[in-house]
Amino acid sequence: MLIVHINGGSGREGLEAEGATAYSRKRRSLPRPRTFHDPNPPSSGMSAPERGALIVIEGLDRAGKSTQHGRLCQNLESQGHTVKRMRFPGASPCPHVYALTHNTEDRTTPIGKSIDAYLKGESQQEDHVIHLLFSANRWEAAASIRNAIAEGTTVVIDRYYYSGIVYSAAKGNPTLSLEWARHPEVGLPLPDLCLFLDITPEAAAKRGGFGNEKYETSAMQKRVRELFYDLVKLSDGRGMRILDAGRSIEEVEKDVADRVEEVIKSSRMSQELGSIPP
Ligand code: T5A
Repeated sequence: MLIVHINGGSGREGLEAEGATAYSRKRRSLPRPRTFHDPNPPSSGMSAPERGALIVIEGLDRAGKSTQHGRLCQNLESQGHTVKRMRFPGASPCPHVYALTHNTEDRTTPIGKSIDAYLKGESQQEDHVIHLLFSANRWEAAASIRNAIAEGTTVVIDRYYYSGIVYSAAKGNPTLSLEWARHPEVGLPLPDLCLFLDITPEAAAKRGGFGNEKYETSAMQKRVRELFYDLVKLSDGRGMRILDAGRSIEEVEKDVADRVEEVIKSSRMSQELGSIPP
């Protein structure tokens, strides 16, 4: 099993995740961005209708996910793409970035509120129960993701089921393995690309605000990072790219933009959005 490491815009990729390069091998020309108000929609002749892409940004706490999520969405919009911004868990605040954005998912569902209280230490939950709540929080949004994609909207999500699996499994509960944690996620919309912003727990801890929530301890973050790497070895690793998030915001932004462009140009966009396989 091989892993992708993307370095500083050099284009050099040390190793590759199994299947990950399939997206970039079969390219086609960049589809014309489509909006709901497009006066000249693509012809419905031979080619399949264009759909939006499903892009996920993942990583440890404080890896810079929200920063890159905001920048990516703005970049895509400036290129004419219609973008839906989402994040999971749906009820946690991200004021420094989200105050400036729009079209985020509703964070006031009862499930989202329960998760928020748990993460802030205001309530206790049994490990399996909180895991299933995180998953239910994604299932609440599954139909809206599929609908948006089908309408040609690109959906960009800050954390998704990858976090769901690894954070629960990282607790070390003997009856909550990576495999067990994955089951409730089967059938959710399958991302076209997952960008894992990789950073050491030590570097993440130096960034502002670390340590405020339940999982922000160095032992937990270390285990989470190991499990993210384990995920790459499963079928989930096929759409996953690992980016060095220890660099400047601008350097990471460039890599993110390049990887996303690759996927949007790829033949994958002419196929239906998939589902997370068993
Ligand atoms: N969780 C989540 C589960 O257990 N199960 C699940 O199913 C899901 C979905 C909350 C917790 O929930 C867990 C995982 C989490 O522990 P969250 O609200 O997304 O998840 O929490 P965080 O990951 O901690 O989100 P943050 O917003 O705090 O971190 P980000 O988004 O990774 O980082 P960001 O962009 O806010 O940046 C953090 C700081 O670093 C700076 C920023 O300016 C900011 O100050 N920064 C950089 N500094 C230097 N260089 C760079 N390249 C930088 N990029 C950002």
